[in-house]
Amino acid sequence: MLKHTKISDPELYRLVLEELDRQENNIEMIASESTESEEVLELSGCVFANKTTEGYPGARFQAGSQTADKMERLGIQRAKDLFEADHANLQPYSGSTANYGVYAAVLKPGDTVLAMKLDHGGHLTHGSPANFMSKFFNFVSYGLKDDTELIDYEELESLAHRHRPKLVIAGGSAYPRLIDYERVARAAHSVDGLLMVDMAHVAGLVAAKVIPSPVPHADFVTSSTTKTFCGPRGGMILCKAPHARALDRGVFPGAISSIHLNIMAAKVWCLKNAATPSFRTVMEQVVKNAASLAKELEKNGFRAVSGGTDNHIVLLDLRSKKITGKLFQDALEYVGITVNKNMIPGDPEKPSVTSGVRIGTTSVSQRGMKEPEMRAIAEIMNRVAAAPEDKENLEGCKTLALEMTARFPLYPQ
Ligand code: DSN
Repeated sequence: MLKHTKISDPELYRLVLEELDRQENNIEMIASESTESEEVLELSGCVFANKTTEGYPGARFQAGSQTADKMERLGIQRAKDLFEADHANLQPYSGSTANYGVYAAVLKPGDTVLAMKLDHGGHLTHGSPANFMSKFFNFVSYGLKDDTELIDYEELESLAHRHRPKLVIAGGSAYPRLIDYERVARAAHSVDGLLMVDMAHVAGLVAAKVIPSPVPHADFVTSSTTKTFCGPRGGMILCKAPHARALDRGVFPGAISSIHLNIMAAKVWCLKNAATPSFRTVMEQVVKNAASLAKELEKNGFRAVSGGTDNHIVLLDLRSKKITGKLFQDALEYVGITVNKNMIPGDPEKPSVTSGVRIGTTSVSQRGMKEPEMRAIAEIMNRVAAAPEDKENLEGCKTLALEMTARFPLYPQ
């Protein structure tokens, strides 16, 4: 690995090894993470990185783009086949950039957008005041029902009728349940709005047909290509045929300039890989593991927001354990389990503290962990929550976590 860097920059080389060691010896449970295959790592560093190209296949702004054209066309076809979409754009640099591409395609400054609140599971780019998009568009937000902690579809419908948004957004980064895309599409279309589904977190589950697809219902579907899709750090967008031209113009020149062709190559590989039975098996296990983890945590006195999960995310409300998200995250990090503190609906704590943590099961499932390991992880988490500042307790938990990672190597070859 990195045989040239090892010689020319040993200091940096050691940092990469240190990070590999951290990943290998920790139970990685950040819900937006996955482990990139060796092919994805290879392709992310391939010679396509040398090539500058802008525009679309057959209509480039730079010479020498013929091979890039072939590669992009191959990827677009694979994306269309995999997701049964009319059109695909693989140029966005990330899920956020994919969202900006759609905004550039269909919105004018001042237009109204209806999206889910960030602290109810939405995303920063869906109208958070902290994100610069909020300066240009009039974001109105819907949330979850207090009792069920599921999307409040009645509120969404009534806000759609009152505000007549140009764009309705479904999907987010901390919603552990399925979304009724058909119902949200009806609400958007009933007021002549468009539906954009941000499936960044669940794209791998959708590709493997483990959960329902938003593609039949949404005008646009945006995604990152990491997270459950298990690909490189990039983005992609699918859309219905009538929006194809506007979308492509929204992405380039609307939101980005030259393409990261090396990352696109890695996406193209993933679009083939995601159609394989082995990918589907992993995605099935991701969902089984999340359900099992939620159940085991609840047996240990934790409370899962919404009472469980249908995807790869378990969002824990830690108030029953009388600890904050920050304290739990830090204590788990010490023992070798990596999660992130996360706001829960109606969270009384600040975003830097929070009352919850978000846990994801993609990486552990890729490593081969199954239900018995989820039970063991839940038990370690319970021990940590019981005494998060007791070093002796944490050392004991660390030994258990290390024993587990040793049995499931990150890169077996
Ligand atoms: N949106 C952030 C997350 O879900 O963790 C980063 O992708």
